[in-house]
Amino acid sequence: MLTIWGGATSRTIRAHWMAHELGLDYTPKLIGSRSGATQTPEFRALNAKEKIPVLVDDDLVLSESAAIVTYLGDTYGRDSGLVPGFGTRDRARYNEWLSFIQMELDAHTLYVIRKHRDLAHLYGEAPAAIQHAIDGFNKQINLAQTQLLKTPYLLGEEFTAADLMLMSVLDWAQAYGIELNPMFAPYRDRIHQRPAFISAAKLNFSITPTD
Ligand SMILES: N[C@@H](CCC(=O)N[C@@H](CS)C(=O)NCC(=O)O)C(=O)O
Repeated sequence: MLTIWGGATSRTIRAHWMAHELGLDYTPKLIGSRSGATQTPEFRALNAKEKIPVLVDDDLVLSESAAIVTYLGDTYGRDSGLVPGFGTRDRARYNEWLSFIQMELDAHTLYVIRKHRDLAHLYGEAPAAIQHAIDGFNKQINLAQTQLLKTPYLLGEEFTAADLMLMSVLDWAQAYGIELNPMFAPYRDRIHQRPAFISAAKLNFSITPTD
């Protein structure tokens, strides 16, 4: 029995979207961040970090959206092509993209904007940090741009979970008013039409963000 905890954020949609891509039957527990729901004894017993998303698969409890997406692909989607097989060069490149997206496009840039703009009441005002974060995002996103000028998707001809992860930050950046290069438009339009994206987004954003 699979359960995915969390909703309404750019990180939680990754877990739901991957489960929808794989057609998995699971129970969504749509708790929001900063709603108090990540601090209940029940949730803390699952994830003492008090963060969403969290996947529960029987006795396995997994946090970190990139780890969840990859675990679901490895475990339930061996033939789906969404996560390249172990020990392949495609897997090495997949790992590279996921680390890059999580660190350079999420934690070091978009999340800095979130902390010091949307959540400035908690983390403090830091206009210089926000500007550096916007500049950093615009610089680092060029790598994805360069790749997508060569191939339709990050790893080549087919959509993979690396694209799912990239899309989550592209949509997040757009929501933050960062102007994306128009070359991303056909890529994003194509992926936004995937039925799994549409159903996962509908579910993920069916609760209102707390902030
Ligand atoms: N690196 C983690 C980040 C998880 C994270 O920071 N989640 C935020 C929401 S997007 C959260 O749970 N915040 C909880 C809270 O502050 O109450 C991931 O990608 O899963």
